[in-house]
Amino acid sequence: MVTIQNYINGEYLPPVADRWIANYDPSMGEVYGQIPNSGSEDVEKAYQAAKEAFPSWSNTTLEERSKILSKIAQIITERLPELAEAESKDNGKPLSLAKAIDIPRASSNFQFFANAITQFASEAHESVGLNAMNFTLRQPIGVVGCISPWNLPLYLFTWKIAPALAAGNCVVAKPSEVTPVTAYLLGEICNEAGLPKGVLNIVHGLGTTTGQAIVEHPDIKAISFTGGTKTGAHIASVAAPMFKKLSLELGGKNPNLIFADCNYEKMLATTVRSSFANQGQICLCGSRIFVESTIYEQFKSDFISAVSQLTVGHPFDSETNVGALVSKAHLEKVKSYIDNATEYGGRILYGGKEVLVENAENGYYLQPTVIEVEDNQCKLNQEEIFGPIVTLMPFDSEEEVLEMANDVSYGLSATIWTNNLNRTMRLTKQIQAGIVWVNTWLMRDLRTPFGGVKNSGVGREGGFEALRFFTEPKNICIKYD
Ligand code: TXE
Repeated sequence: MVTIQNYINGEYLPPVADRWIANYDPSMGEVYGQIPNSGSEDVEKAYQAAKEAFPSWSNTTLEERSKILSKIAQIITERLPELAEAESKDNGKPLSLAKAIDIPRASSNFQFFANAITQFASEAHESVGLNAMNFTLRQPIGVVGCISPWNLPLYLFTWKIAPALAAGNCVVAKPSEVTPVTAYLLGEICNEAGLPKGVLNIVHGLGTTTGQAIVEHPDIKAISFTGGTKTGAHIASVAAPMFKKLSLELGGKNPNLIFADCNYEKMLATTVRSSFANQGQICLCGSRIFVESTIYEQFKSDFISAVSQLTVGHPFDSETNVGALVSKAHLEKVKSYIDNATEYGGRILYGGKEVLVENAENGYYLQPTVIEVEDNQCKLNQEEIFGPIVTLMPFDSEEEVLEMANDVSYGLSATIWTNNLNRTMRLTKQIQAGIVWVNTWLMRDLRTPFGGVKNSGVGREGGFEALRFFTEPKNICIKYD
């Protein structure tokens, strides 16, 4: 049994009220640890530690801050095998994926913001003819809250924490209760890297108890959240009357537009990945696939043949392409779309069944599933499923597919496959999404703004956008004679 504790003021502590929740290994479907279900008293302790650390941390030189964040990045890289194994066991994702993507990216998040803070600058505005000079001071907010989900646990946790710390804030953070282990290990890493006590505090527990306590805390003045749209709306309703700064990165129902003139081989291989990477549990997955009708039948058959070659298996097995879904509850949610596929307007072309993995018969495994739909307004094309399910639908014209791509409540990302430059320009401009990939998917440059429009959230993470979010701009106007 792995017992996880809160990380407060540089120390590991049990929850004050001694309340615990079970932690599951989704690959085996069994409990393998326990985590605190922290209450507002634990969040208060974390807040007090952060508050105490703030005056000193916010005055640490940029060089020193940058050095400590780089050191954290370096230790994450040194401990990659152990962290990747922990992530894979906790989440159900293939170990190969955790090694290649999740953990390297967690390290890059710290390294990127260690560098970015040394380049972050503010503006000056000379009021010419009035003998006045304005400059903008960008000051850290104070104590901020970071709440992250289970799909890319350490990757998204550090994506918030790193810029918050780089900008000089102290942090009270909560990882998802479903995948707490790598966040737990991060405490040790921060101590080893010399991060001063109280600068980062990690509290564990349910969203409705621990998360809610962070959002409700009157002195935690900014909340950066990634998770479900419903949760985001709830957080906004709690935080708004307190005038907290909010960054919300929520769900997606991303369109993948495939035109006949694209590089077919590249598109096919990437589309398999953009559909099923991480068991389809990435907010950026292209879950609605629209294919130009002239190549629709060809695509359908090639895609299904490629998908049928994916191996569903234990996350630690090197042959595995698709691991376990994150939890029993999530498996049930995803399965309900399959069970009701016909009623929801679809026809299953491939998959749709649970998979029994040898020696892991209780794990939460599901076949990658391809469903054909006829109407973009059907439930399968309108609701975020967040699992290994994609829908296919043909289209005849650019106008028609653009309308369908935008006819959804979400607006996180979109992918377009075409070699026509004019079409690329027209579509990228008109598509309602925060991120548009053309002839690629999930290619990330950490300097770029990251986030969505419509029900996919508010605000942007990444690069200087994140540093702007985690600072308050102050205008200083100096009049001289
Ligand atoms: O996420 P939650 P859930 C989508 C996906 C999924 C659905 C629900 O469709 O099926 O959301 O997933 C914390 N106050 N995404 O329920 O609950 C919670 O503890 C403060 C998309 O697992 O939104 C966790 O740390 N915090 C998404 C975090 O919020 C609260 C990734 C996210 O959990 C809270 C994950 C509250 N009242 C799911 N309630 C993406 N955009 O990548 C919960 N939390």
